[in-house]
Amino acid sequence: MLGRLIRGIRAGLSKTRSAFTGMIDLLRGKGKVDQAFLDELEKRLYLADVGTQATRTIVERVRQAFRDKEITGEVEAFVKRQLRELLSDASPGLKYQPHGPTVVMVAGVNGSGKTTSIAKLAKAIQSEGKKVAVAACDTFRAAAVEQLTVWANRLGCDIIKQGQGVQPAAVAHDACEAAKARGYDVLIVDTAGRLHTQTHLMKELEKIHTVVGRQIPGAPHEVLLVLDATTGQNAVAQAEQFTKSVKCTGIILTKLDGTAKGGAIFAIKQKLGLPVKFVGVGEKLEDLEPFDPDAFVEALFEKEGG
Ligand SMILES: Nc1nc2c(ncn2[C@@H]2O[C@H](COP(=O)(O)OP(=O)(O)OP(=O)(O)O)[C@@H](O)[C@H]2O)c(=O)[nH]1
Ligand SMILES: [Mg+2]
Repeated sequence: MLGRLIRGIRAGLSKTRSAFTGMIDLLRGKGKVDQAFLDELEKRLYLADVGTQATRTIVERVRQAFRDKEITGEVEAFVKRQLRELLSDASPGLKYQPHGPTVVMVAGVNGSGKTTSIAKLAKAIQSEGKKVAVAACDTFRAAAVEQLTVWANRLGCDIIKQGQGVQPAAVAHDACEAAKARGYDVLIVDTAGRLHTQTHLMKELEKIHTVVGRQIPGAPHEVLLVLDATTGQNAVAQAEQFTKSVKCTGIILTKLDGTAKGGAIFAIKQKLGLPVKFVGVGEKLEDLEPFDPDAFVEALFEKEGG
């Protein structure tokens, strides 16, 4: 299981891994865990975008455990364990409702990868033998509805849509009705990433949230925030904005394949306490993985070709 996941994210993480290379060299080098080593470790973690807070925590723990000891494999194992623990309560995958449709709302700034991730997620859900439909609640742009329609056709799943400019909450309402009537197991709701103002965007999300909850008790059961990993620490700031408006249940971190900033996953987890549920590692339908902290950290510490 672990092996398969490591292979799966290995390619997607190659850029982030290169940001960790300096740290691995340091940990696999010779010498003592002295102040110079700790300073260098701090710098390396910071450069790998692990984030200030997470970096400080790890360096402090290494100091306490290994001060003045020789650098051995134990130090590396310890650092890895610290990194894993920072991510440990990650709850991968979706929590399905035992009865009735599970509603998954997807939010995030424009271009973060919402619509693509929805298509990937729908495919993964289908492959579990579940009946899935998508709701085109990004009515801000006509192209957004078209894009989701293309994916739905490719996947052979239902799509609930209306024209451009229709109230997103109205589409969400219809989608919930359809979900109940047609017995979908999962309904995934696409939302706009760009409206006239940030306030408008957040209000729109709140409206969709409310309407969905009125139609189906407890819905939306998952609110997934899509963050673009290439934006690094900026993704953390975005998440803080969104979580003020809608209660998010988890994160989809996209474009891990295109960035050396995948280390930001540690900062996101520490700052927001939100689990990273899925990671996007490419543009194809199969390029979405349930997030596995053990496999992720293992993959970071693998040397190229090793
Ligand atoms: N390399 C890579 N590209 C991705 C990934 N996820 C999405 N993309 C690309 O990012 C671009 C934007 O993706 P969309 O899914 O349209 O983003 P969105 O959040 O729906 O955008 P808006 O609807 O404009 O708010 C597309 O070119 C996708 O192919 C990923 O995991 N890796
Ligand atoms: Mg979109």
